[in-house]
Amino acid sequence: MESHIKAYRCSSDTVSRDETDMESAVKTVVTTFLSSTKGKENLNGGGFQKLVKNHLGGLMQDTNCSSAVKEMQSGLDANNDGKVSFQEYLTLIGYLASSLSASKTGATADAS
Ligand SMILES: [Ca+2]
Repeated sequence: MESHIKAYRCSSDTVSRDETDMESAVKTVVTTFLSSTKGKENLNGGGFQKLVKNHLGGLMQDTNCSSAVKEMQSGLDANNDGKVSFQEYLTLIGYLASSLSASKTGATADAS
C-alpha cells in the first residue's frame, strides 16, 4: 500500500454543516414553484404572472406588463396546454441563469 492513499479521508463534518447558498437556491427554485401551484402539477396563467412578478422582477424586465408575461409564458409552454409545468418553469430558470452568466462574463446572449 502506498502511503499517500491515507491522505483520502471522508470528512464527517459535512453532515452537520450549514446549508450552502447553492443548496438553498435550488430549494428555493423548487419550493417557489410548489407554493405557486398551490398543490397542483402545473402553474396556470395567473399563478405564473404572480410568480414572475413577485420573485423574478429583479432579474427580468416587463414583469409588471401582463401581456409581456403572457407572451413569455406561451414561449415556455412546450406542450401548448396553456399551463406552465415544472419542466417548463425550469426552462425559464435556465434561461435566466444563462443570461445572468452572459452579463457577468460580458458575452452577448446568443441571439442568432
Ligand atoms: Ca405546458
